[in-house]
Amino acid sequence: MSQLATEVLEAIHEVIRKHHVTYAEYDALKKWLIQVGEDGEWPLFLDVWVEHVVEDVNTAHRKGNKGTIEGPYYVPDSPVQQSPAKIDQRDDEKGEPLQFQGQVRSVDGSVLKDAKVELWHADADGYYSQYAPGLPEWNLRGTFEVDDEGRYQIGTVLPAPYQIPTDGACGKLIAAADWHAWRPAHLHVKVSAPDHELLTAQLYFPGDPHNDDDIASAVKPELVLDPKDASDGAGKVVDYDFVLDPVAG
Ligand code: MBD
Ligand code: FE
Repeated sequence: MSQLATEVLEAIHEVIRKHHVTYAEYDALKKWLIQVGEDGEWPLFLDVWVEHVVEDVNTAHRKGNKGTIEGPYYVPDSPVQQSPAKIDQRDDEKGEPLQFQGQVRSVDGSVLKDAKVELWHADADGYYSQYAPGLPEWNLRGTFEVDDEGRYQIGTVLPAPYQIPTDGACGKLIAAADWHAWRPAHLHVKVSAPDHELLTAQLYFPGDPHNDDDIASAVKPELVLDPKDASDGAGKVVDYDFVLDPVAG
């Protein structure tokens, strides 16, 4: 703890020296840090600007699929369904239908028939259930058990590109720094299976203008999907397989 805390503080001291930070700037920083807490934006701040490096460091050893950050809007214990299934959604859920499907395997190619795919994502207006008012509790959230061949098939809708909240302290930083607040449209997943490392990932859509400049630095080329038009003409279908690493030892 002493070493980590010392080195974080030294990194801050270094920036102050290098840029001759004034008392006015120091006072503004203090005020802003307090504001992050008052706005309840510490999870948002950390997951947008810090988590991607933690993810990188902790998954570098993996031979299976690349993952990416969890982000601030995961809720555990979403309703469980057996695949194939339709994710919880409103009767009049907006957005183009998306059939999201694939197989879960181990690094050695064996099928993981006890795997689970947790899926959560924003709706067509960019809102997450439980983090925006007026949405049913588990809207566009679910846990899906794969079939005997390790396959999952989930009916959902395409998420919208997402702008992180701009009305709080994080928005103030973005405006002051002249950054933008956008994340590309994405699906969040956690894929688990007995004796395998949990895979946390996000999947993106080709052509999204923010795939190359995600505010959360969480896009990797391996995470961009290849959706096709559904054969029945309604919406898109996308195949994406997950390969999990067995736990060491
Ligand atoms: C999100 O939906 C998200 O996934 C991240 C990482 C940050 C803010 C909002
Ligand atoms: Fe998200």
